[in-house]
Amino acid sequence: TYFKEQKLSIICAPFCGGQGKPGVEKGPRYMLKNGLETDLKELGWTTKIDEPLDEKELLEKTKIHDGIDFYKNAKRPSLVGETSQKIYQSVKDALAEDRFPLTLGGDHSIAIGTVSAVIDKFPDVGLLWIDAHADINTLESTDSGNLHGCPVSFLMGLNGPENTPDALKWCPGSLKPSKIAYIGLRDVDAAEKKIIKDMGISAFSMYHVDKYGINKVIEMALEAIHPGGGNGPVMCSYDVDAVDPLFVPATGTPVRGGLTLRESLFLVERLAETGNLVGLDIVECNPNLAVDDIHVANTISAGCAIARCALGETLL
Ligand code: B3U
Ligand code: MN
Ligand code: MN
Repeated sequence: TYFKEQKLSIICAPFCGGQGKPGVEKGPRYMLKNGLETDLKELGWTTKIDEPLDEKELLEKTKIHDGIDFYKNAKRPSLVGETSQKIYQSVKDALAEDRFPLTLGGDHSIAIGTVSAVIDKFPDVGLLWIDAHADINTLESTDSGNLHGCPVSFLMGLNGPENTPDALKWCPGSLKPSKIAYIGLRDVDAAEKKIIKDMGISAFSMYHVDKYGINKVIEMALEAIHPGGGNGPVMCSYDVDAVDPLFVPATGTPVRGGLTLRESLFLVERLAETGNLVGLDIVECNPNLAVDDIHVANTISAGCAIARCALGETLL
């Protein structure tokens, strides 16, 4: 393990400006209300909660930025840049204190901050991006203009300095294609497929999960980011829409045919088993999109279970 003591920071990232559906900013609050901090303490972690963002103020700002904060087709680049930089600083602070950074979203644009901070501390880190979507659209390729569909392109520096909004220029953009592996993909835009192919990024879609089984896919993904045995630091950015909407219905862009609840938990249990996990994001829980209370409970409890399993719950 990369952490001397069993300490962690729970970093709350209640941000919804990387997409268009309000409610996703409620993720951190709902997960904490579900008892996540107590549960992690019971696993032996010394916890600290970091709230670098003001949820209410940010929600107001998001509305104000609507329709005025634009960069080409991309929506609210200034707000996304400014917010993800705050999250970047929080993750850096956690790592500087030798604390495991667990970041609760919010939409997936906040991973521009989390992953950048983890790379600063562990330059050879491999990134596992668990998602139904590839989130690698560039400012050129995005159709929706939603920046939660673009974080990987910023992490990799694909937009180029001259084409990066000012508020996102802080992002080092140094992530190498060989250091990324996707698991769970099933809704990828044509332009994204081309980028993934051209850059040779490892991508394990649901097809591969069915073909090889989840354990083999995880091992292939680890080998891809750390050739020669799959050992080395791993950051996991977990979009809950990777999980099938039967189990996680309350999310902004559900896609059927996803990971079963057990596959989605096994994935992080397997990462915990390696002892190489150095950071985790759990993003895109949106309680507003639930049809009933059972939908909220299922979604939030799945998000919390991902965190607990990643942090050792099921290791005996
Ligand atoms: N690729 C599409 C759809 C999408 C990406 N991420 C989510 N949805 N959650 C886009 O908007 O870039
Ligand atoms: Mn997604
Ligand atoms: Mn995502």
